[in-house]
Amino acid sequence: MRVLLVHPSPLLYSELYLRLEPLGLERVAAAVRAAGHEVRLLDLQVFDHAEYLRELAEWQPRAVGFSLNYLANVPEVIDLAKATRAQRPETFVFIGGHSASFIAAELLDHGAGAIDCVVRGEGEVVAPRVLEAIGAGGLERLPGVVTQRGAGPSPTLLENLDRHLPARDLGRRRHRYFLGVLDPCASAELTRGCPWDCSFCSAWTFYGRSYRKSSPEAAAEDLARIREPNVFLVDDVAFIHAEDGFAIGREVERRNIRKQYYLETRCDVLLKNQDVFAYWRKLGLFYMFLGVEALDAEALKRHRKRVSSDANMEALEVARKLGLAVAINIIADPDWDESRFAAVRDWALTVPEIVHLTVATPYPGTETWLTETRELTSHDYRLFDVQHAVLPTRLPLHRFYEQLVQTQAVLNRKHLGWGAISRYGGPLVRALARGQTNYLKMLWKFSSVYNAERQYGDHARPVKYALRPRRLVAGKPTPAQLYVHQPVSARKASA
Ligand code: B12
Ligand code: SF4
Repeated sequence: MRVLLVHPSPLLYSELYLRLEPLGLERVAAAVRAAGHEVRLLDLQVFDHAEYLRELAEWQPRAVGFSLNYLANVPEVIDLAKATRAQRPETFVFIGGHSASFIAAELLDHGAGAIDCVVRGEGEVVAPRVLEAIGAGGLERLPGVVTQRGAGPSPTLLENLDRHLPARDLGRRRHRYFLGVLDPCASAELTRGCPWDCSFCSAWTFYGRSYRKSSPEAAAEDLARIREPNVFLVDDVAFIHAEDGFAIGREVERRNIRKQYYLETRCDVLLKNQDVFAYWRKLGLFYMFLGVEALDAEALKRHRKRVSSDANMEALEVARKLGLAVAINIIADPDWDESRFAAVRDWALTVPEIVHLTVATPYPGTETWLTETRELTSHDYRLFDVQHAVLPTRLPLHRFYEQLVQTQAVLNRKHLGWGAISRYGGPLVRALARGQTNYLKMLWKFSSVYNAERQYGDHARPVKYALRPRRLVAGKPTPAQLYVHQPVSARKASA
């Protein structure tokens, strides 16, 4: 059967720093293709809606699957599902992905009959079974599947990450994917899941706190298939176990795979496993993102980061010694006043790292969604992108955005505009020599993307689809309230 898999448009953040291939959807595509279907993939980060509707009319897929990792994309995906139903009523429409997994029932409600099912959890195992059930029945009994007629049992984890390597060959306009100066840039996954439990994050609740790894051979084979010279390793926390990082690295070295890498990890993991990061530095590790999140002990505790401020600073020192470009994230609380923003600005100007600010946001799937007692000021999905404030701000809202943008602007001076040219002149010239202009185009775009007027104005847009109001829990949330993949089965798969 013909199956079209679609990734929605980029969000605010991606307009500036990066645009990356839809790796999860490529894995689902590989599984669906292995089951004998004809598959196409359309990424609306690099195609537009008119092109989608044209593909629908001309190729006439029997099924369309949307990927919904980001809550802010919900209205777009609902409208696309409705447009699909209107244009081709006989086409089966399904939605999967990270955010969709936490709000399956409300998506079906918004869809008002345009969505046949929502698939919770990992897609590789169940997507082919969903397609098999079209016309044959039994959809509502499949693991992870939610329909208007009922829902199946909890989703099952993929037992072996080596299966279904991403179908990158289905991607079109791949030259549009980049990550800052790593232009063009592909993505790859070496491990999946995270054993920690930070209160603001939904990576652990999605995977039931499990952690799985690819074999060194499969990981290296996947990297070897990548044509781009740069690779974003999407693992939630890279190199948690040094021996796994070494094993994959040795295979990469044996096969003489030369790439530049970007990865994300925790400060305590970097401190504990310095050797493996140093080894990967030799293999091409260029750029690292460290989740620092807060500068003070109280906020680190609130985020349940399980790492001290001193350890964070020590990790920055280690990363500097390794000669890596480092970006870090700090979570701005809507309760911040001018002095808190000023303190972050002052600190950030004293360190060489690129400092990003995101806004504390309770998401469905995070523990804070169930426990944060401050009332939400908006239920507009589009504002849940960690760049808008959806909790009450201490400063007047406009003033809050002015402070946020002013702080981001100061921090960005280091790596956008002329600051970037002096820092990354070499890689920029190499990207231009390959005909890649994504990075160059973003260098002077900051004020059109991060703009207090624009962010403030976003709150006044009419709301077509609103998040279902949450129900707070008293005390500790139960596993059933938190997880998509339930921890027991997840632990078995990890083992
Ligand atoms: C890589 C990544 C990115 C990449 C995105 C690459 C891309 N084009 O998708 C970048 C760096 C660009 C990014 C940016 C942001 N991200 Co991000 N990101 C991740 C991360 C770490 C891994 C995602 C990934 O590739 N996983 C590996 C693949 C294989 O898994 P997957 O995509 O989930 O796909 C599987 C399933 O979801 C499912 N599936 C997916 N699609 C479909 C479709 C169908 C039809 C089916 C059946 C199944 C299915 O099957 C797949 C295979 O098992 C996740 C954390 C996480 N662990 O999920 C956060 C995460 C998704 N990001 C998050 C956030 C907040 C953001 C930003 C908003 C952050 C910001 N600072 O502004 C931006 C917005 C980006 C945008 N859309 O424009 C949040 C999402 C919160 C939410 N509920 O909306 C997450 C969960 C992190 C967190 N700490 O909570 N991100
Ligand atoms: S923030 Fe990082 S370490 Fe914490 S739970 Fe999420 S992925 Fe794991």
